[in-house]
Amino acid sequence: MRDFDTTIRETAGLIETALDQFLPRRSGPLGRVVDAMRHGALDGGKRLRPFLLIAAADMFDCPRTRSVRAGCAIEMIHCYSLIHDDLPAMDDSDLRRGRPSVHKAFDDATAILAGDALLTEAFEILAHRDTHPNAEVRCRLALELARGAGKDGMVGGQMIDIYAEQKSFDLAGIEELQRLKTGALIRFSAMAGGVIGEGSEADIAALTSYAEDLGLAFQIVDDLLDAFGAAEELGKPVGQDADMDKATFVKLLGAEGARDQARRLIEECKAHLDRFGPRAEPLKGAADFVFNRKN
Ligand code: GRG
Repeated sequence: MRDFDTTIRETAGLIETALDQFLPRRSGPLGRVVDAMRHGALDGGKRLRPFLLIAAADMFDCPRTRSVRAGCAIEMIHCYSLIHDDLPAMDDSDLRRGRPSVHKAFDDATAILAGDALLTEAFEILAHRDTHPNAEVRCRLALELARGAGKDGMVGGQMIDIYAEQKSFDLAGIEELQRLKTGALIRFSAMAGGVIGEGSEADIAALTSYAEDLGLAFQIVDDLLDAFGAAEELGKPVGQDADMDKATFVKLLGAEGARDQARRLIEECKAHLDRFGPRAEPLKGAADFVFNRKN
């Protein structure tokens, strides 16, 4: 099999080109919000969520013209969440992907609007006929993305993260929070690959189970990187969880326990893909990539 880093970089290149085309520069005041959207969305990130979507869709021979569009939609939602998360009212972070965060490069109001516009554009892309000729498929993608991104998904998780008294969270509480905050978009990504590829319901369920375990492992690794990673490699500050005395997987399980749990989840998530045989190798590679990532 090809080196996984090459494979994910190749997909990231497709997403970069397509995002660039979705966000052409404009002049005047409108140009400012587009520049901010481009700052938040282009030239950065692992593009893991689009990779999961495209790799899952590839298993059903879905044309890349379709899956790359849906991949851009999920990446736009992810980038909007990072832009808003970095705002002073939330995480107040000056650095993202090794560069000034959007509100630092522009201003708070522009960052809010850029995030809003990316969120909205994601649904415009999914609703467009070029994403899939079957309107039922387009509707299902939009429905699942709305569920994953909204109050019953990422936004809900962010709300719990900001306002819950985290110090008293036990393992189940942290899992529930992260299932929403980080897991919901990862879950959508792999599942949407099955939907856009018109896989069977059993195929879509297997992809969903894969992504649920993967999302949890992703967050455990994120906690480990915040505790033990290097800011230069991560492109963002580290040690924030401990500074805020947040309940994390590392705090509750210890470093070794957290790593063991992530390893177990990675094995479990790969097992959900057995029904797909060798076609699932890229998604299995993504699971190892998540476990071994340094940023
Ligand atoms: C503001 C509605 C709203 C939600 C924010 C996802 C999120 C919710 C905030 C991000 C905070 C954070 C760092 C969470 C940890 C998991 C995570 C989403 C990490 C960043 O994702 P990566 O590693 O980033 O895929 P890249 O830069 O590679 O795209």
